[in-house]
Amino acid sequence: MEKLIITAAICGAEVTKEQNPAVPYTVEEIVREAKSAVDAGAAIVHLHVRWDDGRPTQDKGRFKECIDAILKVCPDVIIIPSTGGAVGMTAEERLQPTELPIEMATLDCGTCNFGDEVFENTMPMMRDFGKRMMANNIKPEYECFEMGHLDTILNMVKKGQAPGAPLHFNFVLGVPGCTPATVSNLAWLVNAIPAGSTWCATGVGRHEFLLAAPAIAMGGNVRVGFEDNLYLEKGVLAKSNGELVAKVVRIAKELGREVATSAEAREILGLKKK
Ligand code: KMH
Ligand code: ZN
Repeated sequence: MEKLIITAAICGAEVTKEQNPAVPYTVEEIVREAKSAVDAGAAIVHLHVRWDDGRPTQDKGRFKECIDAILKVCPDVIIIPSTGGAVGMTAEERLQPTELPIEMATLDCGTCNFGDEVFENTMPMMRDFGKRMMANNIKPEYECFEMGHLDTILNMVKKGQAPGAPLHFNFVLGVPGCTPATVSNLAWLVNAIPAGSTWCATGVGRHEFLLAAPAIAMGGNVRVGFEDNLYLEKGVLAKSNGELVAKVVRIAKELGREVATSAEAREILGLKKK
């Protein structure tokens, strides 16, 4: 089995300090959380950014400031900026980080419920996102929240509307209103991806570690972090993203799976060496 790539989704767009005081808003807090995750074993940071008061933003300047500051203390880490942003943002707003010199970015693969809201990703929007990433040589992390999202993106790739092989998927399961975080749903998705693809599993809320363990055993990769879950265990808030990553490292160790460095992750994902 390949080494395990751990992604830390350190911030997200929806969680707040009221829910967990360690949720980062400022550049300094974002750097602190990225470093805690990398020190614990994360090879990738999935990045959303906020204004100092906590409002989510896709502002290009704010992304640049955060990326530069993270790379100062974690020079090797792979950063995957979000193009999902927050529910209700326009496509143009969401695409701003793709104007920066980045290796990867998320590409969300379809419209879905998102709790009480709707996370809009229409076909024309996704074609624009695919076109931008092809033009700017950015490898997408294809985010699938629903089973049908996989079929949608595979068709787009087939038509040359989004970057092709080697493909990398993130199966985000357990968002309220979307595909539930079950092992059988994960297995169905993994069995449907083209040979040579890589994949990551993200279990939302209390499913975070329940999905991480089977993903590790299946040879996939894992995402954890405040974006998806704020608790280390039932009733115990995580003090940092590093604590969540460290728990995955412990599970992996018990299962005999080694953890990849960022350089090893670059090789596994087919990215250029840094
Ligand atoms: N904040 C969610 C509505 C992504 O990063 O690409 C979307 C999201 C996906 O987080
Ligand atoms: Zn995200």
